[in-house]
Amino acid sequence: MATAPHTMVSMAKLSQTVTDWVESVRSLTNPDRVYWCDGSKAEFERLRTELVERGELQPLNKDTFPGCYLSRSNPTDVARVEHLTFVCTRDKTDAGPNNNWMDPAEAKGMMRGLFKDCMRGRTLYVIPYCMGPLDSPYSRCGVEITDSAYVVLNMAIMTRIGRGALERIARDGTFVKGLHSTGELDPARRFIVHFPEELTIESFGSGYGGNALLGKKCHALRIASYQARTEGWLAEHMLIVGLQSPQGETHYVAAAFPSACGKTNLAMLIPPDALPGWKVFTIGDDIAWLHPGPDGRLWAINPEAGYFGVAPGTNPKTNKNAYDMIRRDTIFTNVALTANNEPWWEGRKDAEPAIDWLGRPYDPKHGPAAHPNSRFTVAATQNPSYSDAAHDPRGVPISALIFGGRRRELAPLVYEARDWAHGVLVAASIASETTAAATGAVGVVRRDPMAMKPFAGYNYGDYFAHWLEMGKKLKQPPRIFHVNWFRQSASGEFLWPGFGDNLRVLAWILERCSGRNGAQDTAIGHLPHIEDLNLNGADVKPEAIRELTTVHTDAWKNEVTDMRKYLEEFGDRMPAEMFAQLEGVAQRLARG
Ligand code: OXD
Ligand code: MN
Repeated sequence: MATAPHTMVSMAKLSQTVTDWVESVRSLTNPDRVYWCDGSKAEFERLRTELVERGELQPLNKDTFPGCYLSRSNPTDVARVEHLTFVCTRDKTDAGPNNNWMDPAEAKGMMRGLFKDCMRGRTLYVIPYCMGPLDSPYSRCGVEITDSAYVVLNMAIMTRIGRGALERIARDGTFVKGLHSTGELDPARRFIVHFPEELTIESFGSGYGGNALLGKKCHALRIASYQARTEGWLAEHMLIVGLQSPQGETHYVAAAFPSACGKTNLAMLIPPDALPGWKVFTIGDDIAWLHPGPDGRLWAINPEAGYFGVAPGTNPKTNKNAYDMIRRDTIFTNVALTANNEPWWEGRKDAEPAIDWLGRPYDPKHGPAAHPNSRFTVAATQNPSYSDAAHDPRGVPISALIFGGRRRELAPLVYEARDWAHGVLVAASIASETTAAATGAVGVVRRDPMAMKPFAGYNYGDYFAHWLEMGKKLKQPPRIFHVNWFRQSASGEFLWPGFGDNLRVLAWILERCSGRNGAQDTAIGHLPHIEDLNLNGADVKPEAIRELTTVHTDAWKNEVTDMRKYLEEFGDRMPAEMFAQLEGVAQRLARG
């Protein structure tokens, strides 16, 4: 790599603690070269060219998808691996039953063995990065060391990398250490290990996004959630979106959904023609860092600078903004190709696949053409609905927190928690059918409190206690809502059209936040009066909307029993308040 040595030397000088750590990793991993990333455009282009020359990136159709490239993963390395992901706290209970745990000393020994000499013949890249705007007090920095140039390119899109981050690390005096090697991509030698007490991540044997782009799930959720608890804020698996009503009132909401439940689509929602005058602005599509602000409200920043979105299903109907934004300067991973070298995925209706994600001629007998978890990596600024407020160091004030699962049955379209503490129970009760974003069975219902099951870096009991405490710190806490876009009829049809029509639900939520809408007071919370939902021009049957706004007492009684069992799994770490809130629901259900 032709980088002026003086640039590297002066970068390295910026922070002695970083330099010392890089040196210790260098002597362990034995790379041929050490390269400090400066985050420049020239560097990005150089690395991309190298990957193309090595056949690891393939340029796509230059006329229709300029600046776009395809990366194909090892077929055994296409998703996060929760069973190989560990949280290593000194006390096992601190990691909680929601995490896999390993003794930190044992984990370090095992990882040392894997990392020993693993970069021989390779380049060690040092990526200083900042999660969040460089000048925000809410941002936090890290350094990822990796032997993958693909990781450097993705981190350059997804975070703010280079000199600015290193300067901030020198000022802050602290950073998250992330060490990554693709190793041999052998699933038997693959581990994603976190040491939250030491703000350290070690990841070996995978090149896939969530396992390898350490700024994302590993830092911005697992390590940051732990750090947030000690510092008095929240790191959450939430999109952040601004909504401007036809009357010109703007509210920001943050919303948590399990992986692959449409967060990116909701963050970039296009108002349907039947709702004129609404405007939607994207702040973030996956992660929110939420801090109590000086005014007693909750303020959010998006720690990321790009999107690592699921490609399948993206089309002008489901997400026109995303569809337009990924027509240039995008890295595609594990998509299929058309005959004229365009990227293709299931749901891209305006073309046909010719080559599947494994590089074979497409044959439907082999299954989908694109991998179901195929992805695009793209700068957030390419999103037509991108908001400059995403750069604001103060963040944006949050009016509502929204939680949604993927529930075929039970959960109504929308309901509001009675207050913050009840909202914590509502958020803790989200559950979802599993998706392709993680390896394992698809379609099994699992509890996924706050959509953080794979990402909370500590015991869920302590996590709920922290959430309850946060409510007490806020003079004007956001209201808390639960939504369910995925309810089905007995014959398996979706009762709600979803996508742009979800704005109808958001509009009701905002009216609640402004104190203008009444609601039905039910055992589980406040549900809309049907006449308060704007259904003008909506393709929803009256019996569907009745069903979507009905609470089925017997089914909810079963849900309470299930939830009680679930909370009990956390023993005495589970705050009594959670059981008290659940008892409240049980009693209201018993009263009918
Ligand atoms: C993601 C996920 O990649 O949640 O965002 O799996
Ligand atoms: Mn996610």
